Amino acid sequence: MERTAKSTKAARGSVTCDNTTINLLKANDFVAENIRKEMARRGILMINITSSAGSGKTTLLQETARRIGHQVRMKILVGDLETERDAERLREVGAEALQIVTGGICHLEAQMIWQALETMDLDGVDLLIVENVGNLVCPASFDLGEDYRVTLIATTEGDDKPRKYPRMFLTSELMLVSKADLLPYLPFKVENVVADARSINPDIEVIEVSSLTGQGLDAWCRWLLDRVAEKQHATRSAQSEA
Ligand SMILES: Nc1nc2c(ncn2[C@@H]2O[C@H](COP(=O)(O)OP(=O)(O)O)[C@@H](O)[C@H]2O)c(=O)[nH]1
Ligand SMILES: [Mg+2]
Repeated sequence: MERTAKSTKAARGSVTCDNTTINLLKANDFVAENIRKEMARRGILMINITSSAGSGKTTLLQETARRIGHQVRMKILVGDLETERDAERLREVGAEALQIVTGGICHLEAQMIWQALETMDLDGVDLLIVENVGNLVCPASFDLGEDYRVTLIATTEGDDKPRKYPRMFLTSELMLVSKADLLPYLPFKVENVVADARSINPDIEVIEVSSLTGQGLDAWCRWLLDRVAEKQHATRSAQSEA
């Protein structure tokens, strides 16, 4: 996992665009690194959830909050071009959620996260989840300072997406195949998606999930809780060495 985390983070930083883009990403990475340091100091696990629009991110986070909201103190930042709708949906199930309205920007940037964090009380928080803007392209290039990037691919969007949008899968540690309940009705081959994703990123982990039936949600929540524990352990070890 350590090797995967390092290699995917390295991939997040490498871009070959014009100078303006490179400079913008350098500024983003500077802020992202500060967020990473702050989260390491506080022992907060930070997850960046990405996918196309409508793949089931908010529904998954509602189910996640229902299942583990009493075990870990979790906060959610949710990015959308317009409206507070997703944050409201998350608050309806008791989650502490803050909306970032990007006003037309197709991804979240580290500076937006930093500004949101400045308004939040992070004392006692174990887990910070960021629901990125629905888009498999732009969010791939912006490191937010997260520990792990998790990408959903829904059975309804076709099994060719890893090959079409390789950067997102290259920079993710976990791929969730969502809406697995619809597999019997769709020409979607999980084995094709897994093979394509692993041809891009051999270390990517995969869990099939359905927020409707609950399939895979125990495995997803266990994945999260294990990493929360690892993060807290790492922070305690660093503090005792200091
Ligand atoms: N069949 C099925 N539908 C789902 C599932 N998860 C979400 N949906 C539906 O997919 C649509 C988009 O979900 P949403 O969570 O808003 O996606 P987001 O845009 O990625 O946050 C909604 O109509 C959900 O009810 C699932 O596991 N199975
Ligand atoms: Mg959403």
